[in-house]
Amino acid sequence: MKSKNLLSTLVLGLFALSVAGGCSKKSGSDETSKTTETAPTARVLQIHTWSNYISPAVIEAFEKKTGAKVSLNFFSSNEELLAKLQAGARGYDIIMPSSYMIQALKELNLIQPLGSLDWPELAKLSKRFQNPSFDPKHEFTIPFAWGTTGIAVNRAKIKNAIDSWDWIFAHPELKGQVTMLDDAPAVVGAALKYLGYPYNEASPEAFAKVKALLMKQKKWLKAYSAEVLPLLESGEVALAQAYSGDVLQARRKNPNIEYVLPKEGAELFVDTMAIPVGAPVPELAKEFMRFTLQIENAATQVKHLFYSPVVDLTGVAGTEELLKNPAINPTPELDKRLEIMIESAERSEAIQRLWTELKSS
Ligand code: N2P
Repeated sequence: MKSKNLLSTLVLGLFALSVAGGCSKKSGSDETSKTTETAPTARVLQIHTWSNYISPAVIEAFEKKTGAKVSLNFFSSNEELLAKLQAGARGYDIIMPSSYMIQALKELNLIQPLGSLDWPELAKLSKRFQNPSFDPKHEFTIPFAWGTTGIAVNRAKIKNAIDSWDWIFAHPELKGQVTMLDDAPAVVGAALKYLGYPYNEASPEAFAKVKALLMKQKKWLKAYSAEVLPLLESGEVALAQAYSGDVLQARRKNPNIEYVLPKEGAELFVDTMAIPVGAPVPELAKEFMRFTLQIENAATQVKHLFYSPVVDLTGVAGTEELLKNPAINPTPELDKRLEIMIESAERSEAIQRLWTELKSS
């Protein structure tokens, strides 16, 4: 593993960037911050998460069960989350890092051990999350959801068959109609796949090619955007790099939106829940984690937000059709095209260098 110094330098640099870029925001319209009516004695659970990621119905049920209040605020990339914590942000009880970020959070002593958990719910985790390589004994994390990062296609604007990243990277005639995520590893990873490399490729040669491609693409791109959902709902873009669940959510308001996993391959991400050091109510945080694993709540999650569940929902009423949707449960054929990002401090540093150069060009 890499030295802490390198990682610290990296994340501090990033914090400056994310603040300058205005990436963080308070509650969006899909989720409500509910601290205003809190009685002085009510416990408040502060969750720092991705937008459009926790069902309001699950939050309400948790509040009802515990009498606590949940307050949500959002980050738009793992790097932004890490940078905030590294720069001293405190007060969160739960954060939701992707699997590749857990090692760094542990090394930097930013998350705390969960202690021994005797939850029967853990037995309900799907096989791949029972002993996941990123935290085999659930010492620091509980899996929350997973999904893929592919292409949202707006059929009202584009009729062609879209099956490749080529449409995202090599169609300058779509000037001003294409967005990429404001998520450095996701953008670099997609470019690597388009260029025929593995998602986790780290060679300087590959990175030089990625940089050239992204610099060229930036000239005609509409934006790097963390808030893809409103862009898709309003139909103002033709194509967008997007997370699977967000695309399916957008379809509720705009049925012209489709989700494509490009033939070159894409990322499969796994997001987890962890408790930062200094969390005000860690026991309540654990209660919430356990609550999300309960079948009824996991089912509510997938029904509302379309991210793939970490628990086995086979046979659970109302989820059958959803679980057949390849955008939620990729077929074995699609699965072969997917790769999970692997933790590497050197590679993360190279990605951030490239990202800074790209953003400031
Ligand atoms: C939901 C974000 C999905 C998380 N809007 C990607 N890791």
